[in-house]
Amino acid sequence: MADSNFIDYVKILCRSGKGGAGSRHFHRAKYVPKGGPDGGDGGRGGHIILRGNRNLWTLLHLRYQRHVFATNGESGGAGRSFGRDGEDRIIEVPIGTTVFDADTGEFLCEVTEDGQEVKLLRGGKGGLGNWHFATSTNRAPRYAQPGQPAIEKAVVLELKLLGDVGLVGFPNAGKSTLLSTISAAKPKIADYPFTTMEPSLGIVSYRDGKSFVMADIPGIIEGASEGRGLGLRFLRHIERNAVLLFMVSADTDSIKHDYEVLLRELREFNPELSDKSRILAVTKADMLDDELKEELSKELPDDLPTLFISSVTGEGITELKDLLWREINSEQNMVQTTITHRPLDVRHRVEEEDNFIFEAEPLDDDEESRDDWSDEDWNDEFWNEETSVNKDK
Ligand SMILES: Nc1nc2c(ncn2[C@@H]2O[C@H](COP(=O)(O)OP(=O)(O)OP(=O)(O)O)[C@@H](O)[C@H]2O)c(=O)[nH]1
Ligand SMILES: [Mg+2]
Repeated sequence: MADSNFIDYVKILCRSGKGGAGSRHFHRAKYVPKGGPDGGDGGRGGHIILRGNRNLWTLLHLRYQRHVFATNGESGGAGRSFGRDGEDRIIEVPIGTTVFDADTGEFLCEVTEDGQEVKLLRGGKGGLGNWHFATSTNRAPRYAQPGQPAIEKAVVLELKLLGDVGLVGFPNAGKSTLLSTISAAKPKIADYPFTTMEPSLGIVSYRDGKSFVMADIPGIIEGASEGRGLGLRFLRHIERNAVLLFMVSADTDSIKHDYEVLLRELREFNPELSDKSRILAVTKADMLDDELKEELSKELPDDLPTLFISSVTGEGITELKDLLWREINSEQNMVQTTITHRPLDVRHRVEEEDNFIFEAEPLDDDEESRDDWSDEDWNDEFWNEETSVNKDK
């Protein structure tokens, strides 16, 4: 997988910008004694925002961009001038990207639509300049607010492809062959296991110009949940599918047993996968005669629709498409296409303006108490070259 272009997992360190400090400047001009405080406000730090982009198919573009840092807000200046805001950083992601906290594993959000923006980290607010704090009793406040701090967060982005039908089967079951016969996708096909190393999507055209999307994923073997074969990591690409098409080759010892193993592995990965609508296709039916088919039919599992198909002769393919189309469009399945993302079921989907997933601590409002700070305290806390104080006052 190392040199593959199908990147569906990246970890990035994000940091929003610090808010700029408010200025503690005093107006000074010839013949203007006691010009008064005129320090401006600091600028806001840059936000970190995720944006869905339907032209992206993988997270490859983020593979070598492990840090995304927004810039800091600038400090306020003399004459009540505002500091410049920091620059926001927008991370473009493919549709179907889910975001987790890299440290806790908590699910944070998902991006499911083109152009959808999810605000991840809020940039620190800028501090207020000293002129805000002038009162009748303290006309020369020597303090201004500092900017809010930046927020740093490591996040994991995981891509979960969006499809209508997901193919589930052991290696060599004929999954890729089916996809290649009913869609324009050209997945690699061969008679050895694990030909398919990465998921691919194909658009299957149905009657009257209608179509649906089918996802071919690498084969699953018994023990995949413990990491055998390619493991189960690709199963997340069928988590959002409305229907799962189980594919078992006709030449297996027991179709029912194979089906049960597949189902068990799926449950191990995410129990909700077994709530999805399922169809079982017995593949390579061209190798069977009618007598054999009749015999096999008796042993098929009876808790789901089953049919015999052959990608070589086209047997059962039309019926399969009809069945899939019905299932995809059944109301019950439309509701079920949403699935809980492990490990948390809390959705922090952010849709309102200025609603960030991570926010800086609010500025403390104990400015009054700072009246008795010594100059040294102020210097320690806030002093920087862009703010200045008229020390004669
Ligand atoms: N006779 C017959 N052979 C088939 C049929 N479908 C697929 N095959 C053969 O089965 C073998 C495996 O097919 P693939 O489509 O690569 O199987 P897969 O399920 O994608 O396998 P992995 O990618 O390894 O998980 C190939 O040699 C195909 O030619 C079919 O309907 N009839
Ligand atoms: Mg394949």
